[in-house]
Amino acid sequence: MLFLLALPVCSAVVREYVLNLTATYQAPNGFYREMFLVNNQHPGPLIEADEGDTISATVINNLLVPMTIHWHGIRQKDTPWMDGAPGVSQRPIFPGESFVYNFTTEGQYGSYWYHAHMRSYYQDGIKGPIYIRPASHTPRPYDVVTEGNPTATEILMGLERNPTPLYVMDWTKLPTDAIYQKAINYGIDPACVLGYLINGKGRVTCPSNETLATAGAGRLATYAKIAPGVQAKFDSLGCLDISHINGYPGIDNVALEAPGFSSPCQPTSTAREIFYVNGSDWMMFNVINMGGAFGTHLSIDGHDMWVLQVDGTFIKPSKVKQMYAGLGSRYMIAVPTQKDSGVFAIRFACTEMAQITEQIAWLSYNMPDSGPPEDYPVTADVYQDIGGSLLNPQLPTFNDAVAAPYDVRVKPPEGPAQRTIHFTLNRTGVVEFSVMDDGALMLPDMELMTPSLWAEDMHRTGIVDAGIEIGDVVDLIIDNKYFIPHPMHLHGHTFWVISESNTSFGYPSVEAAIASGSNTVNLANPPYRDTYTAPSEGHIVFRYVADNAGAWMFHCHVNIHLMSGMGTIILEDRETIIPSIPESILDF
Ligand SMILES: *[C@@H]1O[C@H](CO)[C@@H](O)[C@H](O)[C@H]1NC(C)=O
Ligand SMILES: *[C@@H]1O[C@H](CO)[C@@H](O)[C@H](O)[C@H]1NC(C)=O
Ligand SMILES: *[C@@H]1O[C@H](CO)[C@@H](O)[C@H](O)[C@H]1NC(C)=O
Ligand SMILES: *[C@@H]1O[C@H](CO)[C@@H](O)[C@H](O)[C@H]1NC(C)=O
Ligand SMILES: *[C@@H]1O[C@H](CO)[C@@H](O)[C@H](O)[C@H]1NC(C)=O
Ligand SMILES: *[C@@H]1O[C@H](CO)[C@@H](O)[C@H](O)[C@H]1NC(C)=O
Ligand SMILES: [Cu+2]
Repeated sequence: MLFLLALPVCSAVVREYVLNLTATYQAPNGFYREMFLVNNQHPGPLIEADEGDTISATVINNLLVPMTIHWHGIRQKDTPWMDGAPGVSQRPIFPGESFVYNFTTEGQYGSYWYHAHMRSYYQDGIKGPIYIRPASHTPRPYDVVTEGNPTATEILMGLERNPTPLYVMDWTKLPTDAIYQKAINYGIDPACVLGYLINGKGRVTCPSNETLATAGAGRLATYAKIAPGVQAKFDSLGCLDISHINGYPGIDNVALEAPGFSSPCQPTSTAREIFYVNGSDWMMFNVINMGGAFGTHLSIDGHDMWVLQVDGTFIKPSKVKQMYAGLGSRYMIAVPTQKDSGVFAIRFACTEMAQITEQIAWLSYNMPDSGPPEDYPVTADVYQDIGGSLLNPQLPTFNDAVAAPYDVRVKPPEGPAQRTIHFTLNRTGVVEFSVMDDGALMLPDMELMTPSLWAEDMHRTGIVDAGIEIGDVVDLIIDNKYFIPHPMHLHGHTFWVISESNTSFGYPSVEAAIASGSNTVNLANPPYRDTYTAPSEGHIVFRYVADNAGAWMFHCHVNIHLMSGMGTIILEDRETIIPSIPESILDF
């Protein structure tokens, strides 16, 4: 019997979900607005599976706008038509219609998420988590964390079955259609948000001028490069005044309801998320940045964090006091919870946009459940300020660049790539972003076209046809010519980040870089990701193996950037998959 139990379980099942999308009028942080729900909740319900299971999700569109759902990080191997990109892999699901997404989780484990891929609607509420429990044979790094203590390792193995959700998302005062109409029609860059929500909860806080002056000093220095002449002037929601480069020079923020749609800041007292430790020695959090704006830094007062897994791959764990959470990315963290009592702040601070804003959740030890959480006193060490800067620069912080896979077999092919594609990220206007020299993907027009997965007329902008064939090693060389970092997401693949620096790549190919002795190329233990941020004025190089015929989006995950040009569609042996596309997809 024991022998049988040790065998891999070959009982992959189909897990059926119904996602009912509706519109409502609610005030998650105290401000009422139109927003969207999935099965009456925000974020939507957890979709869970064991590695290898099939997911069948029926999406019912009860909204007044068209919709699709993308399964972020799920490779959709041999099912490119289930990828949920409108105008690329399917026609939109119009109001009143429904659509069934069937796909396998074979070969993938860990944390993913689903979200609307139509316009910017995921920022309005159409999003939720996906969690795939790893197969028993997957090597886990828990012994490193527990120093081989078998009891502690058992605890982590147990927590891994059902990690605690810690989802952060930026939240705007108005629905994104209203914001982006203003942005695209009038050329105004919506620089700021109304703050963050954590697990859909939070409140608006109004930082004092003194706090902003201190926490905002570093941001001001960064933005002095982007917006020469910027003054040390933050609005009452922490939004830095860069109106002279964002399309409304000299226009009063209040009159325009820009940039943060924020003036004057009104604090609210809505409930924050609270977690009860209840005597457990460890907690395992599934951290997902579900936002549509920028990256954030996380720290927990008085606690260490072990970063265990990034974008669905176990990494060599590192113990830190602070962690970067890139837009669209997922991080599993283990937190030692061995205190006697008290309530500690879990802090997310925005670090990549012209705004100083923080949202907190609570970690409570042995405290009575007293209804909606009020303010608790700060009783422990605080590691970062509300601008996301470490209060002591010597403290260890987690940075995506050092996240090498734990399993040393997870590494890229060596040798020359068969295809090398160059991308240049730039901001060519106030709300014009580009990724290619010869034409941007124009959303939302493209979203209503015949999907490029099977369209005959491919005379459209934003298509990359580099002749990729199955089996090719593909390198994407991405130079960021602008000061703003861009979280770049590739559909259909997980890639290795084989080079990164704060300057241009500077070579025509990875092979040429290696031959010239470049010290940025890492083929030995690079991060393995599906979303990775191109640094300010720097470069990244992604390498992947073409093993999935289709038409795959490659784009910045900042919604306003994607909406205004920062996206492409990379064709991968498209002709071979067209005959396999089900009639039900072609006819939808
Ligand atoms: C979807 O949710 C709405 C609002 O709760 C409800 O009225 C409707 O019956 C639901 N539809 C389905 C198919 O569950
Ligand atoms: C999707 O999966 C469901 C559940 O297994 C099945 O009933 C349905 O036929 C599948 N649809 C397609 C198009 O494969
Ligand atoms: C904060 O500074 C702004 C000018 O940047 C000023 O208008 C405002 O009155 C100040 N707020 C307080 C509370 O002092
Ligand atoms: C921990 O205790 C609190 C307060 O009694 C309770 O609300 C919460 O559900 C408990 N959590 C768990 C995981 O048992
Ligand atoms: C980036 O865009 C700016 C503004 O249009 C332009 O001046 C600059 O030449 C562009 N840089 C590159 C490398 O294309
Ligand atoms: C880029 O520069 C920043 C700031 O100097 C530094 O913190 C970071 O480590 C650098 N990144 C790389 C990949 O060199
Ligand atoms: Cu971007």
